[in-house]
Amino acid sequence: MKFARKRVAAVAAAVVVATLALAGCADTGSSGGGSTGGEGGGSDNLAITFLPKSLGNPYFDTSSKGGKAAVDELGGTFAEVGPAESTPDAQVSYINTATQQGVGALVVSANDPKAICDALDEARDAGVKVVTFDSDTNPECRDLFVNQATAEGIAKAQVDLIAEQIGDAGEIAIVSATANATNQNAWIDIMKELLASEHPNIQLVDVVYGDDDEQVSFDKTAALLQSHPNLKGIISPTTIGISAAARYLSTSDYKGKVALTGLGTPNQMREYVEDGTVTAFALWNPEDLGYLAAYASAALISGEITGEEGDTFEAGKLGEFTVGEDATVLLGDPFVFDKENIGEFDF
Ligand code: RAM
Repeated sequence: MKFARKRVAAVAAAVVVATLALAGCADTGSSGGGSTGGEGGGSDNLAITFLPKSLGNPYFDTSSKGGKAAVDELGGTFAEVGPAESTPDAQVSYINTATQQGVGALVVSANDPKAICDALDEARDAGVKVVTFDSDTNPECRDLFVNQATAEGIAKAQVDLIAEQIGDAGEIAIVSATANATNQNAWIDIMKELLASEHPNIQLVDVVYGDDDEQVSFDKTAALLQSHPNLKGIISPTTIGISAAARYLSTSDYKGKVALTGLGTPNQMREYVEDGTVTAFALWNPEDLGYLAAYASAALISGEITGEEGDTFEAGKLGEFTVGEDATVLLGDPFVFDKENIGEFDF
């Protein structure tokens, strides 16, 4: 395994700290925004609204927990809003509402790199700081992108895992999220390059889209296995996709024969690691990602940073971060979960 025990301990400790910090915080602030002060552009307007790709995804529940913990520490007002389905059109109305409310910052995981840009431009014109996290827009549409790990690192972790699990040879396919998701598409492009350059005996035969919907992902996995009888492995770079694919595999004849890896949350994947459907998968800590995005938003609101390369800010328990190229802040490295370590995590 490529990820050191030290990192396991660090992540486990962070999870424990975050869990303790969250104890007693029953209000998730997810009631839809409420009153936010109407002061877009004010340097002390700490009304920070999170807009994930969609609601009801445990990954975003966890990133919002981290965001709320940070906003509470900062003495601001946290809100989480979002659509039921991961579509750009559905995100636009929430962006417009946040603009009308005059929030200090909007923290968005984008369902499309371009489609929400007009709405985000209007928000920024009204003085709202726009931070993308998890899934970026085009750089000109936001003030800052808080990235979970480099796209190269995320792609390589998944390619290494599938190569190891199928003996570096045979047909594989990808069960992705939505077709326009900036993050998954960036990772898939790099995975294709890595497969071509470093794994000549692996053939990527199909990429299908489960739309970050459990049932669609489940059905697409079933169809994929029907149409590719020689499939040896599946990569699903989405927490919804991988858990749905695992649910399908776990009760099928393919269990233990077709490998499955990708990006998943330990809580959603635990039963499939324990029953032998999945041996290893990767992710980062979504709680830390939301926490960092909230601190970055506050630093933009106060004017401590503008998004210039080299700007630095403190992100509470996570320490100091520096803004890199293209107004991007990096959380850290992806992390691999397997039978040995999955018991140490609870998210
Ligand atoms: C899903 C979403 C999210 C992605 C994770 C890995 O929850 O698509 O954007 O980062 O999977």
